[in-house]
Amino acid sequence: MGFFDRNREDVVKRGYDGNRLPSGQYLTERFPVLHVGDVPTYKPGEWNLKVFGAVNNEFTLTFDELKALPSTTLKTDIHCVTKWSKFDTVWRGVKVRDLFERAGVKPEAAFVMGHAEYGYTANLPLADIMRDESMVVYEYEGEDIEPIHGGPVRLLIPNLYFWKSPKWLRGLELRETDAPGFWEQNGYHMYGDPFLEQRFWGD
Ligand SMILES: Nc1nc2c(c(=O)[nH]1)N[C@H]1C(S)=C(S)[C@@H](COP(=O)(O)O)O[C@H]1N2
Ligand SMILES: [Mo]
Repeated sequence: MGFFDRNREDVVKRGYDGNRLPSGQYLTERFPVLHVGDVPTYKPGEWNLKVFGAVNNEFTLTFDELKALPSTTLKTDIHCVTKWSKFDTVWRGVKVRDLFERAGVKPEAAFVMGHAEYGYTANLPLADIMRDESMVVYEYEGEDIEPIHGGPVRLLIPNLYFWKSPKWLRGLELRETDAPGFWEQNGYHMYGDPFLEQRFWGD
């Protein structure tokens, strides 16, 4: 039996539904830190988030404005393309769909580019970011998100590999056409469904 089969068996032994672990993944209790470049630091009031592109009303939110919006808590599994998965992570934030309703998405918009500090980007179909569990999050396990994990605010798109969830999120750009983001330009899959093992171009 290979490493990943053993791992799935271990998941079942620990009382989880084995189907929650996508093939080629192993379960970790730790929370690995993964990013390119430096961790940004923000002075109070410095961080903001811009919703722009193919919308009727572009707007920019401060951290306080974001936190004043109706929020939801989500418990979800996350899957990194480097093969670790983590179950039952708990996040609090605002549904992206609510932000987009306020912006008034133009009918021709079909894709979103998530923009993070220092130019990291991730492209997403609009349909995925409109899902119930797609959120702009500012709390992890009941605390402010640590800077190393993307605090003050990151995107969370749990149905796709975790590279599609930019840390230090600064912009959501509505687009008519798709374009590769940072990792997608480097060979990662344009969509990235962990349950279909869409890791790289051609998967
Ligand atoms: N801004 C930014 N966001 C990013 C990344 C990055 O390099 N820069 N890496 C992505 C990848 S590949 C993963 S697996 C997750 C890791 O998040 P974590 O460090 O909180 O585990 O962040 C994603 N978001
Ligand atoms: Mo990743």
